[in-house]
Amino acid sequence: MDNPLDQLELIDNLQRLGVAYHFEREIKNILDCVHDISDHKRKKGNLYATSLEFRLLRQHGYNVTEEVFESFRDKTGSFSACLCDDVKAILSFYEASFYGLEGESMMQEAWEFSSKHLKDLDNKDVDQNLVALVEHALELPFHWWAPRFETKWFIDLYERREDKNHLLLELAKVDFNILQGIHQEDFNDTLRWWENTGLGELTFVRDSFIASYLWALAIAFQPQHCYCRKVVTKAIAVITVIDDIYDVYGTLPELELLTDAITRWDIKAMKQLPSYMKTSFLSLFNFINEMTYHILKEQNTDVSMTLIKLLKHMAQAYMTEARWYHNQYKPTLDEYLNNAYISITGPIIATLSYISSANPILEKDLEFLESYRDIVKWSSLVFRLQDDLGTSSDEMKRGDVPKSIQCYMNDTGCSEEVAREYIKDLTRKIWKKINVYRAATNCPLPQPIVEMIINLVRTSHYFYQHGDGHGGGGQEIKDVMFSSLFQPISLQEIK
Ligand code: 0FV
Ligand code: MN
Ligand code: MN
Ligand code: MN
Ligand code: MN
Repeated sequence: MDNPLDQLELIDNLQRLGVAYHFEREIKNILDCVHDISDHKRKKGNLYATSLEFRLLRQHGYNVTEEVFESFRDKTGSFSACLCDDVKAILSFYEASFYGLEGESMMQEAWEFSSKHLKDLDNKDVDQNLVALVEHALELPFHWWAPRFETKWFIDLYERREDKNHLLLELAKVDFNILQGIHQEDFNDTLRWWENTGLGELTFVRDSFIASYLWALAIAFQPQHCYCRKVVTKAIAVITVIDDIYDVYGTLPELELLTDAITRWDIKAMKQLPSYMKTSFLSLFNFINEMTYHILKEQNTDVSMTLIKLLKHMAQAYMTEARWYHNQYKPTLDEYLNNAYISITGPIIATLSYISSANPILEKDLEFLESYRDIVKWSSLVFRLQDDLGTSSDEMKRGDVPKSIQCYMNDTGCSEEVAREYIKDLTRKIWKKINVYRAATNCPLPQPIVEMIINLVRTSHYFYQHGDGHGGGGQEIKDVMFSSLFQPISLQEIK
C-alpha cells in the first residue's frame, strides 16, 4: 500500500484482529515514515485521518503534539459542531482523546466533545457496523481494551464488512485458533497445579481460577510468554485465597499470625498458624520459592529479596485494612488509597510479570519495581479504583473496610452516585499520568514490561465494568471468558 491513510487503517485492523505482533517491524517502518513526513496538507480538514494518525503514533511512542487538532476549532475556540455529522471522524477523535497527557487541555476538550456526541448519537441513518464500533468504544475505548478480549469480537465484525481483506481475515482466524491451543495447554498445566493445592476446596474461597488465568492471558498473550502466564495465574489464584482469608474468614488475632508468617518468610512460622491457614501459606511459600529457584537456575539471578519485600508489604497492607475494619475506623480517601494501591497487588503482579518474562533480569529494574513509583504506582491506583467500582457494593454488604467510593462519601457527605462519578473522573486523570510515563523516553523499565503493566490496568477495566468479574461476575463475562479460552473460531466464512 502506498497511500498513508490506507497504511494506517491496515495497522489499526492488524492490531484489532490480534495479528499485529507478527508485523512489528513493518508497522514500525510505516510509522517512522508517517512521523517523518507528517504533512498537514494531506490531512487538512480531515478529522478522521488526523485522529487515526495521532492515536497510532502516540500508541507506538512517537512524539506528536495535540496542536494537530487546533485547525478543527472554530472562531470561538471550541470544536465546531459541523464536525458531528461525520460519525466515523468523531469516533476516531474520541479514540485519540484517550492518549491525552497530563496538562493537555485540548485533549480534555476533545474527550468531552466527542464522548458527548457519541452518547447522544441518533443511530437511525448510521451504518450498523459503525454503530457497533461506537457502542464498543463507549463501553471501553481502544486504549483501555486488553488486547485479547476484543479480538474475537473484532474478527466477527470485520467479517461482516464489505471491504474486508479475505486473506487478512483468514490469517486472523487461524492465528486466533493456534494461540488458543497454546493457551489451553498452559491453562491445563496450571489447572492441574491448582487442583493439587486443594485450595479450591476451602469453603470460604471464591471460584476464580479461570478468571485468574484470563488476567495472565490479558497481560501477555504472545506464544513466548507461556512461563509468564503460568506464574501470574498461580500468583493471582493463591493471592485471591489469601485476600479472602483477610477479608472474610480470619479473626483479627489469626490475621496477625499470618502477617507475621509472611513477613518473616520462614517455614517455622507454619507452626503458629491455625490449620485452615497452613495450606494457603505453604502454597504461597512454595510457589514463590519454586519460581525463585527456576530463575536462579536459568539466569543465575537471585530475586528472593525483591519478592519477599513485596509480599511483606502486601500482607501489611491487608493487615492495615483488617485492623481498620475490625476497629470500625474510617480512613480518608487519601489515607485509604495510600494503602489500597498496594493491597490491590498491582506492584507484585507487575514484578512477577517482569521476573517471569525478562531476560536478563536487571537489578536496576527490580529496584524500580520495588520503589512503587511512577507507572507502578499510578497503574495500581487505577486497578484499585476499578476494583472498588465493581466489587465494593458486595463488599459493603458482606462487611469490609470502606473502599474508595465510601471514603469519598465520608469525606464529602456526597451521594454514592456522585462518588462513583468522582472515581471515574479520577480514573481518567490518572490515565493521563500513565500516558506520560508510557511516553517518557527515560522510562526506567523496558517497553514490553510497561505494556504488560498497562494490560493489567486494562484488564481491570474489563473485569470490573459490570460488577465483580474476578470473583464470580455475571453470565456475560463468564461467556466471554469461556469463549475466548475454549471455543475456536469457525473457519467457514459467511459470504
Ligand atoms: C480482587 O478481589 C482480588 F482477588 C485480588 C486483589 C487478589 C488477586 C489479584 C487480582 C485479581 C489481579 P477483591 O475485590 O476481593 O480485592 P480487595 O482488595 O478489594 O479485597
Ligand atoms: Mn477481597
Ligand atoms: Mn482485600
Ligand atoms: Mn476486610
Ligand atoms: Mn474489592
